[in-house]
Amino acid sequence: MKLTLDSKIKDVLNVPIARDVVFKLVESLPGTLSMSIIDNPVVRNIRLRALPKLSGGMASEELLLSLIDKFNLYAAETLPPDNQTAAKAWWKEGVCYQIYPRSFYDSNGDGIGDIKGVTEKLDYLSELGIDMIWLSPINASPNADNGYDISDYYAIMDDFGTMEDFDLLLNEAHKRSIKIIMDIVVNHTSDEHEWFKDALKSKKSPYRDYYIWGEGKDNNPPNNWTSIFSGPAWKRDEKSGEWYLHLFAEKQVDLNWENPKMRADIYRMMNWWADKGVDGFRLDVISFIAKAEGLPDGNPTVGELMGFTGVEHYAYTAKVHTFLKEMHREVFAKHDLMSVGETPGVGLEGGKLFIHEGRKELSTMFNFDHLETGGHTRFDDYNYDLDALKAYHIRWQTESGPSVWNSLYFENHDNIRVVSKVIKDKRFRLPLGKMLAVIQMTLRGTPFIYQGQELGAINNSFTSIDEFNDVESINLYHELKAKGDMSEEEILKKLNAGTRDHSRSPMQWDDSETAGFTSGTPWLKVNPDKQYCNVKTEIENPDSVLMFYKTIIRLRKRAPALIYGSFVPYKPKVHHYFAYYRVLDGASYFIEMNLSPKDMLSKKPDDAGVLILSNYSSTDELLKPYEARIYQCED
Ligand code: TEU
Ligand code: CA
Repeated sequence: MKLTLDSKIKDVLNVPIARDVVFKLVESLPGTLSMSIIDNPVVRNIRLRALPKLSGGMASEELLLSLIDKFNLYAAETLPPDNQTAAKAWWKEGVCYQIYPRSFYDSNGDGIGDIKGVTEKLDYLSELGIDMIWLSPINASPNADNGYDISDYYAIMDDFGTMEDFDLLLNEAHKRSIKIIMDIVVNHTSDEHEWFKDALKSKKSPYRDYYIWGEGKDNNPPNNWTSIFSGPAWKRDEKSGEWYLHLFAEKQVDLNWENPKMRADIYRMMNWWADKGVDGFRLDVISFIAKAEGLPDGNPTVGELMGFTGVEHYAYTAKVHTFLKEMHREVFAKHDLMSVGETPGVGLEGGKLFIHEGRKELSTMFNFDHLETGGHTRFDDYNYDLDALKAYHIRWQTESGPSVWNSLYFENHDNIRVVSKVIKDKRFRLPLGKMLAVIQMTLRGTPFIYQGQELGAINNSFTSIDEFNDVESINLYHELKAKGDMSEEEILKKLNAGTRDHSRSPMQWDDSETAGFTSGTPWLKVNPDKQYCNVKTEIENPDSVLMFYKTIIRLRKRAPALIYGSFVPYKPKVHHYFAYYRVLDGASYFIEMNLSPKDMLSKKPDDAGVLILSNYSSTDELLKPYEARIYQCED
């Protein structure tokens, strides 16, 4: 059914992607609005036409029409029937470990982590028990965004070494049965990529159309879209007078996915890496590659709510699925590859369109819905609400169905340390770090651990703007300075709340001055916390977060029920309490957790079985702060 202003709210909620958008809006609005209110029969029968008035102008008719248009485009995107049970796959059974090569281990003393450094630490990773490594980009790059701005897809970044180094890493990893997942950035290239350099030469360049150009109006960019890294999303090319689109930094130029030649070049490159033997791809911002036809202005209200103007015109386009189906045919189907798409803004229903097995697009995805709790963005200084995380997981675990396989992650190179995100009081770090491991290793989905997470790492602290490296933080600093309504101190506080430099701080191998990361001067400030939190100290301590990770990874790998088993929530309504069963072929596990820093009573049922793992040494009827227990029952 085609949506119009005469449609009712319930008609909108029937369109999967629309349901996600409503869900997101409800979550980001302050106050008591919730999905249960929206799903109430009275509200469900309200006609869209009535909304501008009811919302006091927030939802203007213009906004509604533009959203309706988008949702109608999705009409052709449907879900095939589910399989009976989840199909088995190596990438569902394994645990992945993300490496940010620049910060992992420096093998030659220049202060920058490198590929040889990764190879040298493979035994550590193998001991930890992981099965795959996702390597953040290693391609040639001028590092405007630390490798997420690629200037040559077929070459290795100078800082990181050579192609021989990479081949050796691949080989050595495979010898240890560790797979390598390459990070592929195809929403944009660097402005130093040969294609873009050629495109700049003239409007007639065969590569001109590899990028997205627009005519400005009176010195203004072609539309009002803003960059995710501050300022307008357009930059003027002085020579031709035209503007080019960059959703991220100025030096990250968006590729034109409408151009079949460009797409063919991208698939050729991906096949080249697959032929080399890489086992999968992590696809950077893959949900943004298709831009709405005509590049219309973004809605200012949506821009304000989401933080970026124009986002509805590239984060929710149906066309992306056409491109991904083609990529699947041209690349994934030809090899036994896993693909994990980074999909900011895509919720559960829209997510199914990306990863339902029957649709032949991606294997799995990084959904962002659980990254911040309601009404917050990453740069807010707040305590993350674990009850919201629980709600997110219950929803995904119970509603995704057998043919959809999500990823499980808390951290990556774009997010702060999860322990710090939940609570700053360091007394809780050990139990909390371990409890989070329990969540990650006992739910359905592929776990992705980010380097240092296995140590229970916490945030670094940056005391002056000179200590930051990340382009996002530095641009934000200048943007806030220019606005002029915050003091230097306030700005630094905000940056410290969300900067990506926390997770990019050097990996902590020992308690020496450079944390054993380099024999030279580290490119980014070492976290002083390395004194307590480092591989060497934690390996020697059986109670460390690291040793807990080792144990629980092993547990997951020998327990098919923890991987493929069904998920049955237990007492989901109890606040700060998260408990569930995982059940498969007569084997069952019961997991219960206290999500709060205060004691609470255990609610363990009689059939839970025997306790096999917990993050405290004594266990009675009281669950201590962030206590997590795993019980096993075999018949
Ligand atoms: O990130 C895309 C993205 O939208 C976010 O994770 C983003 O970094 C952040 O939320 C902005 O506020 C990917 C990469 O993971 C990131 O490192 C890159 O900077 C970005 O794409 C551009 O390639
Ligand atoms: Ca180095």
